[in-house]
Amino acid sequence: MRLPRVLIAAILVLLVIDVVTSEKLRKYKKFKHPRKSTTTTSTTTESESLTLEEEDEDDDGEKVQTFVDPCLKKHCSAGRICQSNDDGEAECVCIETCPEEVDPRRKVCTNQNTTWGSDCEVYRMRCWCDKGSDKCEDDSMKHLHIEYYGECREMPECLDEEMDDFPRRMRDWLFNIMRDMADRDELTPHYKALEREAENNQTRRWANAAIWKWCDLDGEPHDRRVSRHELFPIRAPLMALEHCIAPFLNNCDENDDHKITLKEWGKCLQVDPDEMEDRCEDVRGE
Ligand SMILES: *[C@@H]1O[C@H](CO)[C@@H](O)[C@H](O)[C@H]1NC(C)=O
Ligand SMILES: *[C@@H]1O[C@H](CO)[C@@H](O)[C@H](O)[C@H]1NC(C)=O
Ligand SMILES: [Ca+2]
Ligand SMILES: [Ca+2]
Repeated sequence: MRLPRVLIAAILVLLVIDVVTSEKLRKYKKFKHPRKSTTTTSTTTESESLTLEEEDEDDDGEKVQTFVDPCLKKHCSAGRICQSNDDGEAECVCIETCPEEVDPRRKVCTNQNTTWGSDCEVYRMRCWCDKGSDKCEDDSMKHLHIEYYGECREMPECLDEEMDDFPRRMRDWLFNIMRDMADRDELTPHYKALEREAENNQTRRWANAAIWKWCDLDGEPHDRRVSRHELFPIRAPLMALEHCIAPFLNNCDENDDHKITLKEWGKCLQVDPDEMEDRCEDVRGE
C-alpha cells in the first residue's frame, strides 16, 4: 500500500512543480515545455521582464522609446510587478489585478488557515501590507504565505510512528523522482551522472538523491542553504497528501536559523553524513 502512495505523491509533485513554474510566468497557461526544475529561475526573470514591458505600454501609453526600460533587469517577487517611477527608475509595485480564477483547485490555504482564491491574491495582500497600503486587511498579513494548495481543511496530526518512518519514505520518494526525471531526460548531465551512480552503487543511492534535491531547492539566493521559502516546491504540494511533511521539514532545520544546510538535510533524511558532500552543479552567472 505504501508504494502507490509514494508514486502518487511523486506524480503530484512533478505536476505542481509545473504549476508553480507556470504561475511564475504569470500567464496561467498550461505548461508546454517541461523543463529541468534547476533552470527555472533564470527563465522566470526573463519572462517577467517581457510581461512587464507589455503592461507598461498598456498602462500609460507614453513609453519613451529611446530609453531602455529600467524594468528589464529588475526582478520583482511574487505579487509585485515592476513599474518605472517618475525618475525613470525601476520599482516593484503591488500587482493590481489578479487573474480571475474559477477552478477551485487554484485555491490555496495560508499559514493563517484561511482559504484564498489564488496564490496571486495571497501575494498581493502581503505586498499591500508590506507597503502599508489601505488595502491591507491586517498587519499580520505581512507574513502571509501559502501553506498548501486547495481549500483549508483539517490536517490529521503526524503520529510519532509515522514520523519515525518518514525519513525513509522521503528518501525513497526523492530517489524515485530523480530516477523518473533521468528516464525522461529532464536532468542536466551533471545530475544524470549522480543518478547513474546511485543506480549502480547502493551505498550512494539515498545520498545522491538527497544531494540532488537539496541542490535543486537552493534556488535564489543560491547560497548553499535552503530557506523556508525555497522549501515551498516540496512543502506546499505535499502538505495535502502527507501531513507529516511540515513537522518533518521543521525538524530538518536543527539550529532553527531558518536555513537548511546540506548537513542538516542529510541528517534529517538519515543519510550517512560521510556520503553527504556538496556536489551541486555550479550554475553559470551566479
Ligand atoms: C483550518 O480550517 C479548516 C476549515 O475551515 C478547519 O477544518 C480546520 O480545523 C482548521 N485548522 C486549524 C488548525 O485551525
Ligand atoms: C560505492 O560508494 C561508496 C561510497 O561512496 C564507495 O566507497 C565505493 O567505492 C563505491 N563502490 C563502487 C563499486 O563504486
Ligand atoms: Ca538558498
Ligand atoms: Ca539551519
